[in-house]
Amino acid sequence: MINDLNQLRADALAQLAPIWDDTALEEWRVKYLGRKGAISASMEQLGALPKEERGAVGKLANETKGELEAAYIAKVGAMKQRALSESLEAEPLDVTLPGRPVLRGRLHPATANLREIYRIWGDMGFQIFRSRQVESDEMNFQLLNIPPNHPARDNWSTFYVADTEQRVLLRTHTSPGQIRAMRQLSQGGTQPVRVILPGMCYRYEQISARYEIQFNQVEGLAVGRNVTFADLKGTLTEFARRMFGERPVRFYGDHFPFTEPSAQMDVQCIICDGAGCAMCKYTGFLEILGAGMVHPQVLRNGGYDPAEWSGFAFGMGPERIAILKHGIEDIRYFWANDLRFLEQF
Ligand code: FA5
Repeated sequence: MINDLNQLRADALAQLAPIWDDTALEEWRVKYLGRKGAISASMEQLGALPKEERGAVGKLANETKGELEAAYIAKVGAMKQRALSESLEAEPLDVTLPGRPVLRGRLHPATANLREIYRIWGDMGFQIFRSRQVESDEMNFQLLNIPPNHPARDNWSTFYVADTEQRVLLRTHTSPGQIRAMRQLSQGGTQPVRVILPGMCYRYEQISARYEIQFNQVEGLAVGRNVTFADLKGTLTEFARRMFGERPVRFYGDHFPFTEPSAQMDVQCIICDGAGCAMCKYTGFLEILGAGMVHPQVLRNGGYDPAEWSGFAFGMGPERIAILKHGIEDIRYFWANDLRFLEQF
């Protein structure tokens, strides 16, 4: 019996060696390791042996089984390896080549810039209020002290969408959002408001390096019991410091029908540090926003009593700010979808 087992092992290993295909391997496994295979048959014969031999034969049978199983597993591994090598040789594949770079999207520079502005105002306690892009003439102009035929309308060349009684238009600035924010958030003129109103505006402009027909604005509005011009100056100066770093700012008088008094804020030119260059038209300063104390009539239109409440508002053009920050020569790059421009950010 011991000889039989040794013979069985030698035969099995000899037959396994030249096998390289799955069918033959499976036949081999069934023949030797299967439930009705040679090893099982040997085990079944153990019972018929004299007691003294049973131990030694049983041990050998187990060892043989273990050896054949190990040989089977090794063969499966070797066959997989051979199949891989053959396929690598058949198809010319250089596994040492570096992988193809995956193109990853990124934020559009205008979006990234807007988010930076949101973050700064958020840190300073201003919430974002989303207002609509299609507005009525009443909101965009009349409630902001710009009645029909008022000369100030020339500053906001307008795209009208529908010439109905309401005169529906694409908002020319984010300022109509002031009225909506006050009406929606003030709870009947009893609560303070501190919001920014970002979004697209549209003007019927001659497109140039500084003027687009479509551009973002970020409006700001703070209404409270004792809001003063000093608050306006302090808040906007702090915004400029966080946005542009330590550089001088200056305020001077401007005019908007919906603020009184009105001002413009400039920051020292980022390109020439105030020495004078083409970007700042040799003035050393760049205009970044218009602002002012909310006109009493506008407060009233928003539902507040101007005898008790006051507020400041401002409006900035984030694309203009990005132009200043990154030294971009032309605003048209923002919406031209030219990857050579976009990939620089
Ligand atoms: C206004 O639109 C006022 N509503 C701003 C304001 C708000 C004043 C609240 C007072 C209180 P202005 O027309 O200057 O103002 O526009 C504000 C900013 O929008 C400009 O400084 C500029 O950065 C940007 N802007 C205006 N027109 C264009 C345009 N055609 N292309 C790109 N940016 C523009």
